[in-house]
Amino acid sequence: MQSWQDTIVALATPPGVGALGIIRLSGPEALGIAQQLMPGAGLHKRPSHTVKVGWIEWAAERIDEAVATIYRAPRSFTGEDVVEFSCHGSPYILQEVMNAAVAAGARLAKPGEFTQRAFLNGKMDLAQAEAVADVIASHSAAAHHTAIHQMRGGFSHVLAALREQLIQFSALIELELDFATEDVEFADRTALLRLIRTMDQTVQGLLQSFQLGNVIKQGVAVAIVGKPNAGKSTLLNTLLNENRAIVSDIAGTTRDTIEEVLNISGVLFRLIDTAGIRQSTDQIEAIGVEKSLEKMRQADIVLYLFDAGSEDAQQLQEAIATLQKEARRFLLVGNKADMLSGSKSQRLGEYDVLYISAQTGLHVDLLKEKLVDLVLQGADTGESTIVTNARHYAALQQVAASLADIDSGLRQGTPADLIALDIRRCLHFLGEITGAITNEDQLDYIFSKFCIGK
Ligand SMILES: Nc1nc2c(ncn2[C@@H]2O[C@H](COP(=O)(O)OP(=O)(O)OP(=O)(O)O)[C@@H](O)[C@H]2O)c(=O)[nH]1
Ligand SMILES: [Mg+2]
Repeated sequence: MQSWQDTIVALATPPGVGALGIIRLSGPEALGIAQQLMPGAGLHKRPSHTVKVGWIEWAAERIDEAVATIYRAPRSFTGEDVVEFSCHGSPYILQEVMNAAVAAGARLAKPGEFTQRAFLNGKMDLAQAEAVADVIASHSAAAHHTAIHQMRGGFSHVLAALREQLIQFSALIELELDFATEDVEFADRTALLRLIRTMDQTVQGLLQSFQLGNVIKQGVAVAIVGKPNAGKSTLLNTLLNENRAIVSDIAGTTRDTIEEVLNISGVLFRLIDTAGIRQSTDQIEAIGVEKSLEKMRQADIVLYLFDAGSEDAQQLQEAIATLQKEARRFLLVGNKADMLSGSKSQRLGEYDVLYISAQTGLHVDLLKEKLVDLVLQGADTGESTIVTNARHYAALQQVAASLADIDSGLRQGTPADLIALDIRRCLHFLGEITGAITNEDQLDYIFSKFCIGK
């Protein structure tokens, strides 16, 4: 932690021209350096949480008239002295101010270093610190919502409760150790098992939320697949409300996959238009078909689109068989409903079929609703905690594994001191998530994934 005494500086706003650009200093010398940069303002003597307008000067050169905001330790984001200069947003000015700050003794911050300091100074735990990156990166209401929940400590509360239960559990085990010599059968065994099972339920719930958490963060991949000419590209265009993909009545129009993002009711979707699937002797088209199949396997949701006027029940059954095998979740959508004379059955065996017209837009709103429902199915994104981070997921898997070991240990009458080892393992992995247990390399890795200035 030798770098710890450094005062760091970074541009906190995006690079490029803007109305304002903010440069942030943090560290023991933040006020002293700020005073050197804005000599007329007496910043080093000013109280916390105040602002002051003044000229930034360096080497007898006036650089910019700016506003300095002062946060004194520990009442700042990092827990250290922090000064933020709001300058005019010219890349030249901002670069000059940064150069001056470095000349005055600051060091350029590494990615995530401000948040890392906030963590090391106990301003937040690791799960909260990681949520800062997610809040900044969130592209949709749902992603934003989960990240904010986590940043405010939602996830950490759940983990703290688990820790508490585990400690309660180990107290009961100790009790058991004390009575071990008396060779009595413990009624409390059942209580212990019950406690472990409740904990396991929480952990399993968190593990299951990861798939949802991941899609909320990355966007839900929806592959639109089907036979040539089913209207897949037309549907993509209608959903996006723009002529993104080429549409024609020539079968095999789309050769490569086309991917675009779309926000529906606060959930981010990645729509993937694919080449129509059929046997083809054309080499390029065959590659496209292979790619479509691959996209189908990777997608979170497969939207199987078929021409309701021409695809018969036999063909559909074959398609369903493939989907059951290859797709995680799928929707059956009959297209060109505008061409149908009578009404079509809405069910196909056990599956619902939605009839739409990609061309006229008929029932496309229903399709959008269905997509959102499918993602949020059963999940109450309101106040529930959703795991979005792969690191947390891996640690939770270890927690679950230790719980399983404790469970089987209890049932097989393993000596209590061995069970205590599993408890320690469990506590260790819980601690890894919140940062109670970490090593420096791991921390550097986590924070290096942030952007500079955060
Ligand atoms: N009547 C009607 N025609 C449609 C509808 N959707 C698409 N079409 C027509 O169907 C033809 C094929 O549409 P595309 O969107 O290119 O089909 P595709 O599934 O992307 O085809 P490939 O890229 O070749 O696999 C075009 O002539 C479209 O105008 C619809 O809802 N109703
Ligand atoms: Mg197409």
